[in-house]
Amino acid sequence: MSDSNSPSEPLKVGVLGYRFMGKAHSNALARLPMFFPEAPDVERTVIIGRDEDALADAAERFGFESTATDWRDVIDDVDVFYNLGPNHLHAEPSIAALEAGKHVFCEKPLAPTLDEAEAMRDAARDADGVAGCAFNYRFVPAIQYAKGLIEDGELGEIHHVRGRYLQDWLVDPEAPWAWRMDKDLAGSGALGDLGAHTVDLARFLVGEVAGDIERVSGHLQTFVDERPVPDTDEYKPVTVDDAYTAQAEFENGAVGSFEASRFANGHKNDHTIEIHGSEGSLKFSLERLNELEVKTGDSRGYETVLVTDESDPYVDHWWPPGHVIGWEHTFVHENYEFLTAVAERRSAGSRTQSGDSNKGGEFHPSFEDAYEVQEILDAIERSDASGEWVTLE
Ligand code: SOE
Repeated sequence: MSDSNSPSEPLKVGVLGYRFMGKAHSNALARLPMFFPEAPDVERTVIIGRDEDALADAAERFGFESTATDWRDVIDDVDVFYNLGPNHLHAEPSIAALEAGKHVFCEKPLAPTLDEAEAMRDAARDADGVAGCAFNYRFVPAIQYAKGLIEDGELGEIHHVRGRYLQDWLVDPEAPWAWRMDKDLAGSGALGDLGAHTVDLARFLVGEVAGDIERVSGHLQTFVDERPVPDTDEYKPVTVDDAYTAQAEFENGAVGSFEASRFANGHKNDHTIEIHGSEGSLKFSLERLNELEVKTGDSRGYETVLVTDESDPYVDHWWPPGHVIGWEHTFVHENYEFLTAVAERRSAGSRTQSGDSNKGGEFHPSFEDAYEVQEILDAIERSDASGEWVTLE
């Protein structure tokens, strides 16, 4: 049994999932001691999955001490549980881990359904552990710089928030079927996988000044209804959206327009956010993540700001100004913040009975934040089904 209350011991981490996200987070854990020496000590204790050979290979390459094929067998051996599995595996193991007093870091979207997301949020409210959702794009230095500009009033009153997340990996109708195309396993398609990032970033960037999203209108579309199952002659139905578009209204009257697609021919991982206010505007593109385009004051157009100065968020941990960072660094930053919150919570002892975390150890995006994103995704789906605008509670 791991001693999760001993601040001097390294944090024992168990990771469920060894594919794309397993690799991204394991890389982050390995980088932390070198680039963020003040981060808590971490032991990569166990990596969890179904395929024993693939697990053994992952454990060796990603630096884990052991493997397990059932999370239930090892949950007591760790202090922190990373849930990086497919969306349908988010709720049960995360809730069990929180109930066992563990800290939980879960990939996005929080869950396939709003009900499961609510159960996860409630478990987090009742738990002593930190519960974080891995919306990694919050941890791009240029995004945090943009948030600072908006909250300092440089853009004035916010009128427009525009977010697009474009990929093209399904444009070929014979592209293979995968769990991400199944409603029971994924919850939704482009909406949950990509739109969740956009909605989270929109709330993160303008939430303080424009308020919450109050109502939405959405449209979901599936272009190819069935796809070949790899290594068989079978086709399986696609039961999620390939693309969505949505309009949103913020509390202050700002207008949001969001879209994502897996059919945007020529776009690989193209996430852009544009914000226009009474005093200025800004544009961010993930494909140029070290830059922010900003128009403020009397300037007649946008200026490209290279967000790689030592004073920019996280940059002093890496390279001198102008020596750009990449997508994988966002995982290092979020792991640093999450594990620091865990270590603080551990030193402070558990939360007070009211759930008031006045003893430190807060991490955002929390399960609460991720639940609020999920409410908006759910409202977009309900709007598509009804053909009406949906008001958020
Ligand atoms: C696949 O569409 C995917 O890997 C998403 O699941 C990630 O969240 C996004 O960052 C990149 O695209």
